[in-house]
Amino acid sequence: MSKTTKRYTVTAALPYANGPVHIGHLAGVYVPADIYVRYLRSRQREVAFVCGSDEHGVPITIRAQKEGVSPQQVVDKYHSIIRDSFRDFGISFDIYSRTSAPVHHQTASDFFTKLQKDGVFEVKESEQYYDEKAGQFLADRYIKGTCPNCGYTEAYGDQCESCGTSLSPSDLIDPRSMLSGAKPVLRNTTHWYLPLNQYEKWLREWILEGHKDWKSNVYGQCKSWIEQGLQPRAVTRDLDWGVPVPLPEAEGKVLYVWFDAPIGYISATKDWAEQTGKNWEPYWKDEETKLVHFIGKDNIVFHCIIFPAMLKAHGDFILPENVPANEFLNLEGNKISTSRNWAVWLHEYLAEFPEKQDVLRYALCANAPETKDNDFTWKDFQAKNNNELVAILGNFVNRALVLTHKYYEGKVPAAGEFFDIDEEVKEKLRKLPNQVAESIEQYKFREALNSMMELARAGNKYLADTEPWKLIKENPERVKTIMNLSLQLAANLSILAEPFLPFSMEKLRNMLQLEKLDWKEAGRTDILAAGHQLEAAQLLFEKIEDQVVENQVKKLEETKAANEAANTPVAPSKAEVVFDDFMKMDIRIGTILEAERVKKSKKLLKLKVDTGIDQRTILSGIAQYFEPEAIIGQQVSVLVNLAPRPIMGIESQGMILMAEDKDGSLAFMKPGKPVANGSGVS
Ligand code: B3M
Ligand code: ZN
Repeated sequence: MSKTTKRYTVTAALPYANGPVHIGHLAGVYVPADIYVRYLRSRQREVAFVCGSDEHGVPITIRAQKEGVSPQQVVDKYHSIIRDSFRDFGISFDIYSRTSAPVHHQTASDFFTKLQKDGVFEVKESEQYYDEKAGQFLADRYIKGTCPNCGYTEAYGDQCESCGTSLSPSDLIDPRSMLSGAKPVLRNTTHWYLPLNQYEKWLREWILEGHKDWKSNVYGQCKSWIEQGLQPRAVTRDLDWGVPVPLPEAEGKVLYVWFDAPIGYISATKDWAEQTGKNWEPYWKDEETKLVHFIGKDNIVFHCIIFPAMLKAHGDFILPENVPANEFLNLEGNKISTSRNWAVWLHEYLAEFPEKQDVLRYALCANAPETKDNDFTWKDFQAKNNNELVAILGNFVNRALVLTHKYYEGKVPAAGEFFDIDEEVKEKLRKLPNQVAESIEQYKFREALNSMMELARAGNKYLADTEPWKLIKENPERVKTIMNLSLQLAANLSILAEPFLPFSMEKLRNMLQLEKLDWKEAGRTDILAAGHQLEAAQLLFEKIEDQVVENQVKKLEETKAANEAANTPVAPSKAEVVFDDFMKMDIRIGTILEAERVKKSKKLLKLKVDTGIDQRTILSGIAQYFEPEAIIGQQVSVLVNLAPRPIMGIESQGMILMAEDKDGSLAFMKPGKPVANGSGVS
């Protein structure tokens, strides 16, 4: 049963105020959310678009400790940097609030109290690491030690940044406190738990039955969480930064950041309503409000499972209708990383590409990681600008305006008789607004962008096919029709492209001397009246030269070199694979029977390997590290179903798996104890 929608509450993930925002944030969350909201507003729908800084949690306190300042100083600094970046990129929040605001502390505190009074929480004692020197409990992130998986000595208590494994502090070898360096000890502590297990049945129905319409990446993640079984989750922490737990017996404890942060959406709405004299309540309590959360994939469980369970437990609030989470954007083939400075920061971009916000918005939308992780490259950025924005959209608009000035002193000519070629363009124009709208309403922003660009393409083609510059002498009447229709297309573009390219479309409206028009006007071919005076043509976009993007790539290469010199671990960078991809590889344990050098090659050894299935020849590039006679009898891992390929005239039938150390030296991947040849590796 679909209910009617009277208004929208659209939220975008609250960024942690512990660093500036980068292109990954923009591509995954804020550009799509902004396109959606600008479109809704253009449809005259009532919307509250809310966001703010997430100012609690351990990342903030760690940053404060590193910089030697207070957590409040950290969040004050980054709150304004982030707020300004969003404003500069035209992310049109109705409010950008913050979770250190009193209205938020009150709202989060009240929320907890209601759940507490209703007996929702379970209160449990557990053992947790404690720093006796510093006299405080340690969050997972405050404990470092050696990763049991890869041996990296700087792994955190919740994750190893070298190999990507998630950990818990008790997994670490030689744990130490980041506060004092002391070895942490276990101590008892009490926490309040949200019993997610009790909401499992309801979540199963609500999501798995009721929200099959959610994006498959979101639905899939929810399904796997629910099917693994849900456990009670602690919603309090032993920390001195956050919203204090409003209970006398909880002295020194704060609400867990993931408990208070989503409540921040409600607080932000209140903040906005207070500032504008509106009533916030319908935006969170009226069933006819559509609540949509824009987030990145790492936030799915919090927005689809935990926050809804909190809202359900509370009882006064509506639930999200959709959570169109995106995957991640990588940068030049590597995962974006704040700590390794592998990112394009928005404030830096703007300093280097002034007034080119729309170019980045466009490139990020065209490449948005909607269904899988995607890669941002400067080459592609340049191509999107030069080959699409400049060559298609900008070029079309420019020709329409320049010719109108040339032939008619900038006054819109009256259209005369229409021919087939004109009708085709008009037909396209009639269809496209709906097509763009439908894609946006289904959160398919790349598709929407493509449809929008089809209009510009059609305009370009129309001018190329009709060649008004050739007709102007022999058939001036015909040219009037062509130019009129071209200008109408440009006027339509100012409506359809506005959600994507708000800065350029404002420029375009100025050139056309046109008010901002609603979506419902799109499709019309009489937006500009005959005789209407246009402003001079200006270029909407300009070409980006090779040198400019090469400099950006160079800057990244320098970052990489600096990271390598500092020995900062490299993040897992290959694209995600599904289990089935992995299972396609047939890896077996085999034994090297013979080994000899390959003539004229410094690197290659020719091996004969008993794979348990057969004895086969494999060429391996290990000659610089191993003497042939020393490795005979060695057990190795072999990819046996690799397609055979000739190397230096010899057919190699498989691949020996090797580990490569930082200095490039190689080691065999061999079983921990001798096993039968042919044993599978998985
Ligand atoms: N601050 C995590 C993040 O930035 C978190 C989002 C909160 S949304 C309520 O990825
Ligand atoms: Zn590791």
